Amino acid sequence: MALLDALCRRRLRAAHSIDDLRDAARRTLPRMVFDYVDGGAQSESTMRQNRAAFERHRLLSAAPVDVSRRSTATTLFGQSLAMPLIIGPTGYASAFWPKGDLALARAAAAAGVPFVVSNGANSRLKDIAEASGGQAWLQLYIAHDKQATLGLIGEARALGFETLEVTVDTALPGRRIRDIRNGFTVPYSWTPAKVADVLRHPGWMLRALPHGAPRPGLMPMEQGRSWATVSEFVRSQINPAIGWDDLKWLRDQWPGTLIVKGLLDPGQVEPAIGAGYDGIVISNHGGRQLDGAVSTLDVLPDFAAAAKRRIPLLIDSGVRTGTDILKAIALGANAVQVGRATLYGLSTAGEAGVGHALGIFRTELDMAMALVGLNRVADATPAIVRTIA
Ligand code: FMN
Repeated sequence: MALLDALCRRRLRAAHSIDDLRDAARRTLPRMVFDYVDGGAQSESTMRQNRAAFERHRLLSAAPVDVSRRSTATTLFGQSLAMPLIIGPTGYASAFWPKGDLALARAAAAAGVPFVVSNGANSRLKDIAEASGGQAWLQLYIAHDKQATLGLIGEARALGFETLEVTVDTALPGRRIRDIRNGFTVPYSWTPAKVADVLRHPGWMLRALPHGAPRPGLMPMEQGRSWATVSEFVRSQINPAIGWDDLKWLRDQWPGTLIVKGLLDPGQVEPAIGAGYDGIVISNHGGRQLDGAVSTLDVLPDFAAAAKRRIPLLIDSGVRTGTDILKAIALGANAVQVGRATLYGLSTAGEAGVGHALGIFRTELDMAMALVGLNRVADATPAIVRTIA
């Protein structure tokens, strides 16, 4: 293990951007596991658009400005954040690193940012809550059986969770063709090709072996059953009949901060406010759900116009650099969530890799603020962004 740890440290030293961490993750993970984190739905056009939108939006510099007193810190839902970034919910994280949820939770707490526990997490909620030092939020899919949903949020409440994020873009989980092709089954199943793939990635194999295949920690899984992909397993859990009435029902059940994740239509801002929600995550699930969906950055200004600062707006899907964060804040977001970026770090070096990814974001955001001419990240306005054709 000491040799493996040394290799991880070497890979981290060579990673200076989230793209570098992605390359390192690709070398570390078996193909089927890398494709699970890296891939999107169907043609992956939405996934590409998410990046293209960040490329199309460019920053203006107001230099010269005195930027010697700048800070990336911000406040969200009464919580202090070292930067306007939250590690978003990502299920099945133990595929990337043993007890991956705990590593994500610890790294987020150390960096002073929240971590959202996925409903598809592999560890027990109690263990993740401990690892996060009480800073974690919980993401929820409303289950077929509302009693199961009530059980989970009751447990979260008892453990001191204050923020719940309900995901609504997953009536059916997206068709992720890479997972179907690779046979990324739940639990893992083995063919000669998959065994050969794992043998080509001995670091991942040696770490994973003692822990066995990841199992859902917060969702029931019938013994002896298997599913063709993670999406298929998720399909068996989620109620596709969810509407605003159910979201209002959830509001009545949860006294803390309640956020709806997965809106893409600015027309949904009023229903969210009307239902008593405290925040919105504008998200296309990183291009993993509706292929052909708009990129989130492109609809952010319309959300900001509809929200008129009455409800905090979070945005995810495609955030890979500190300048991406600044662009999103300038166009009206209060903070960003990231999914794959920190998972690339997790895959490369566990908790240290997640911390490394967060460090890259913070360094790049600080640099962008200095060069654009900002001391406070919340002072970014649309005036610092130009859209190119
Ligand atoms: N979103 C959820 O609401 N619940 C989940 O369980 C969940 N699992 C995910 C698993 C993986 C491997 C990935 C990459 C994303 C997952 N997401 C889930 C979506 C993320 O929360 C987020 O919306 C998306 O990753 C943002 O795009 P980005 O990866 O480009 O940052």
